[in-house]
Amino acid sequence: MTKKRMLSGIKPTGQLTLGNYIGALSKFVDYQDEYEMIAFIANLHCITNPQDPEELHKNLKDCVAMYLACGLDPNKATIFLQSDIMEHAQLGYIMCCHTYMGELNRMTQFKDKCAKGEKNLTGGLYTYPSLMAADILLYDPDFVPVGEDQKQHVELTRDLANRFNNRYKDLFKVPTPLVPKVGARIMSLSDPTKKMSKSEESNKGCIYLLDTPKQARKKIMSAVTDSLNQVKYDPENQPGVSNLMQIMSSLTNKSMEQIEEEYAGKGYGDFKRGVADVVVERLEEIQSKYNEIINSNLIEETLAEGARKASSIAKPKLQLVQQRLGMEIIR
Ligand code: ATP
Ligand code: LTN
Repeated sequence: MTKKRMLSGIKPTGQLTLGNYIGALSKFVDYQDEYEMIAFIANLHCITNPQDPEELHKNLKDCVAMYLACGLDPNKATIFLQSDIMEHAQLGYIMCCHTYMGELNRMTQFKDKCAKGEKNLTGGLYTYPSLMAADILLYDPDFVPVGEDQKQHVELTRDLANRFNNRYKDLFKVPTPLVPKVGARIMSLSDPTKKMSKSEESNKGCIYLLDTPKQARKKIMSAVTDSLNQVKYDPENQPGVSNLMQIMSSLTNKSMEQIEEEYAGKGYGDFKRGVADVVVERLEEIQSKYNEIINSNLIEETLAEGARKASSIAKPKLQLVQQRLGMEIIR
């Protein structure tokens, strides 16, 4: 039986975080045996905001190394750099021509940036959901594993797939977003009402996968909690504690009830130490693999092979789309 296909990408505009790991990357690893996994580095999406070229280059390499260090196996998964496959930009343009401005205006990520009064937002940022739809539809995946913040973009992708299927006869598989039940939105440790984000100004609330054990432990021990002094899963009234519980549960597979039982009658100090132990253990595992990989040829080898495999799917797909749209003369 052929395996179902799964596809996702990460936009490494900074160092990857524990949120990226729990919400997305660790899922890619879990799924790579059961599904045909395609995981790419979304570097076209990175440049929707101004980037320092040297820093961007480092982040891209780091991201591939992190994919591998977290357990993605290049012999099982297809791992590639988005801009190595020209078809993304070409289909992205075609998608853009089929996306209504009203749809783009409704995307919360863009609306939030406008509401914050951010200046000099680019056309690339505005049309980014159309490019993301192309990233996905080019490969006809069955599922797209993402964190909560990306669900709306996958919903738009579904709408676009249906629009094309109606206008040009069946062209695309309509993909389903896969958002984890626990850990789809890890919150900042310093402000549990905000998403843990690599682009956060102060990095006190964000654990980076390359933080030293000491840094990570310090951030967890000073995480904002509450004065109720009970380890209870109640995101509404105890967002800080519930966020730490989500982190622990995602990394250990323990249920919220098990964690509540384990820490019944104990203080937040004990609980935070428990969370820190689990996080540090995972970071150390990842970092020891990362250190082996970062200076090896594995990154280039993985991307070259990944681009070859991705291209063999993307090329004929784009050709089919252009034919159906009546755009081609010579094949
Ligand atoms: P930023 O953190 O700068 O806002 P972004 O996270 O949303 O960037 P990516 O790094 O490309 O962008 O996200 C990669 C994947 O990680 C996406 O599937 C996203 O939903 C998921 N993700 C990002 N932050 C979190 C978080 N705090 N909790 C859970 N999943 C997350
Ligand atoms: N928009 C995503 C990154 C991304 C993606 C994709 C995820 C770009 N293309 C296709 C899944 C499928 C983000 O910012 N996290």
